[in-house]
Amino acid sequence: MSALLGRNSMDEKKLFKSLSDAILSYDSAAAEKAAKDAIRAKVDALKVIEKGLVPAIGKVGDKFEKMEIYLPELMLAAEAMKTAMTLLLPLVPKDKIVSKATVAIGTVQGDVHEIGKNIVSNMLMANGFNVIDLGVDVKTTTFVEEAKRSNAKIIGASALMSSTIGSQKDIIDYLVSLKERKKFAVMVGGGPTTGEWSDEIGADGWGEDAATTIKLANKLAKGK
Ligand code: B12
Repeated sequence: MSALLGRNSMDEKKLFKSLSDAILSYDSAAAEKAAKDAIRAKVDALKVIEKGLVPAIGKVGDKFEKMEIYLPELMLAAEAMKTAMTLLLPLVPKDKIVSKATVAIGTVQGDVHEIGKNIVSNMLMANGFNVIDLGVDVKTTTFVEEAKRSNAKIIGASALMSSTIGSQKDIIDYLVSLKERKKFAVMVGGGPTTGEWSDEIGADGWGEDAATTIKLANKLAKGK
């Protein structure tokens, strides 16, 4: 079955659906089983994440927004997502070629959303970047200190809430106050951010999703 599944898009669709159903029914055990099925079937881990998991957590978010579900359900869905991601993310192939640049990435202060940041972080690693993942709820000063310590060329700041996106601007303002703005390229991303926001705060670029972020990081690594 496993060899066939890798090639058969119908079966892949079934796998994506079972992952999506697991998230939408807040079922970590089902998410674990579906992720393991996908791994056994040798479906590309990133495809499983992007086609099975990401749309499902988006639907959960929509329901939360419409108040069709409440925080406990949101948390259970996130837990199920994390269970599957923990199994799948290590399988996103790491590029062993010399690092293009070091990226210090984290979720800004006051914000604990990490799913998108983790996807971006793993995609960057898979695309040949050396990634220093600072985690979540990262202080403005920590972003800068860690970027300096690791000799990073790029700082990546994720923010998922309108109440926390201001911290992305704080990072840039802090660099300006240190007269070190030009030392680092700053890229921003996360749900409520936009290209206009990125321009407004003087960031070097905005990543709408993992794919656009890789293109952006490649550009920034070349100093463009
Ligand atoms: C899962 C989730 C949670 C989980 C997080 C679990 C975890 N470990 O991450 C839990 C349950 C903990 C949670 C908590 C809360 N949440 Co919440 N959560 C979500 C949810 C449903 C999904 C977020 C997500 O993971 N999306 C999937 C990822 C893949 O998308 P993404 O993060 O946008 O990332 C992509 C791009 O943006 C980009 N990207 C991301 N980061 C970066 C960084 C860089 C540098 C670049 C270039 C690109 C980039 O690439 C990624 C891959 O494609 C959203 C709703 C939604 N639809 O987004 C609400 C949402 C973000 N949460 C919200 C809220 C309000 C909260 C709480 C305050 C709820 C509460 N009352 O306590 C708390 C906040 C806690 C805190 N202090 O941070 C609101 C925010 C509203 C707003 N605009 O301000 C949302 C939008 C829900 C809603 N509609 O009301 N949440």
